[in-house]
Amino acid sequence: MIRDQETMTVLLDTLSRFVRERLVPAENDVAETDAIPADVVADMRELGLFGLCIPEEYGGLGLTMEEEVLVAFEIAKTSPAFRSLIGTNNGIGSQGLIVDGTEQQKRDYLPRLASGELIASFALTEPGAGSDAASLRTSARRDGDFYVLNGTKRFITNAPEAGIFTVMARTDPEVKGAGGISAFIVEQGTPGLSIGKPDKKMGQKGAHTADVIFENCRVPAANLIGGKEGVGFKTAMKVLDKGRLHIAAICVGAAERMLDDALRYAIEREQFGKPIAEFQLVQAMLADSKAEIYAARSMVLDAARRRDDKEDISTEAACCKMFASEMCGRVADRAVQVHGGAGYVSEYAIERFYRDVRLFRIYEGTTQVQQLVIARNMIRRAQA
Ligand code: COS
Repeated sequence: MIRDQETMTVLLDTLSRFVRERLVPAENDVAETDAIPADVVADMRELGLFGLCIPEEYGGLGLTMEEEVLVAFEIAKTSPAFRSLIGTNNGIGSQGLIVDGTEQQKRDYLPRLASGELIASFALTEPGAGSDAASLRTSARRDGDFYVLNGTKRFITNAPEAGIFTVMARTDPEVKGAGGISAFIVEQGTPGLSIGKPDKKMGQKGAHTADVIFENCRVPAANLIGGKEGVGFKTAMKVLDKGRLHIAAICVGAAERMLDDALRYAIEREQFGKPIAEFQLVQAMLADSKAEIYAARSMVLDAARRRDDKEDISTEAACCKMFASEMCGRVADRAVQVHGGAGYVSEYAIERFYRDVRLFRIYEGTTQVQQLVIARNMIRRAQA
């Protein structure tokens, strides 16, 4: 759903220009220094990028899902590190609060997330609990007006930058699966909370992940999301339904950028006396990529509109995440191939993108987890 086409067009044009003129020229610097320059972060704040999906009453732009994916198509046309910095505030870091938080919790945190003053992280994964998220072992034991958290979270995006963490922990040790899990907001600086060394990743330099460690970390009971124990896993799954659709849109934008780069290179590069774009074997790679991007874009828009219509899109979000991330990997591979030897050296952006987009098939649920979600939902529906 697009609320006001004119406003949306202005937003998308502004963003597209910002990506082209401000972010693309900074890509190499971000990759080399593993950091986004402070003045670029300030400009991102100024544009309201940290609060895109936070409701208007808490200071955000309150984008609908369709509006959000249109924005994601644009922001993904540059290094994913920029998207990653604003991604958790708009997505997995804040959505737990938005979908299940109390009014007081929303008022306490959302305005500062919307302005970018505070960064939020989502802490679900653990050393022993990745795809099998419901097996998580971080414990939260009630002690008067506090919960005492112990455990380690792994690969947590923006952990080094975060001011608050949405943490899934087990409040009921007797319940082994999803039912014993609750979600909390934990503030950085709480005694007993520490952050590990940033991970050395294959790509996405400038976007940081690290362990988050809880050692007798005392969290006020008022920070239990929604004030209710035992529903934290469901909160996490709802957050991920939306997150997966967002990532699928990011895959579309990144694939468009890579294909643009490959097309430009194919038109400029001459071999055998003419531009390589005139060779049909090169054309096949360009055409297959174009068609697959179009398919993914159409899927993402359809699922986004359905979500805006209040449909349950758990299956569709998983379909989009699976198809778009795998598509993005294929486009990356072909774009390197079109570049030939130039695709293997860092002078061209495609070498970096090839490594950066590999993560899309893994985080917010691997392709195999998406397959499992899709098939399970199909079977459940058929048996209902
Ligand atoms: N929305 C709301 N509730 C949901 C839900 C959704 N999308 N998906 C599951 N639930 C509920 C179920 O209905 C069930 O509730 P009841 O017990 O009341 O019926 C509960 O959550 C447990 O669900 P389920 O039995 O399906 O859980 P499983 O342990 O079998 O695991 C998968 C499900 C594998 C799908 C889940 O663990 C998962 O998504 N893993 C990947 C995690 C991930 O994406 N990690 C990425 C890192 S975080 S960026």
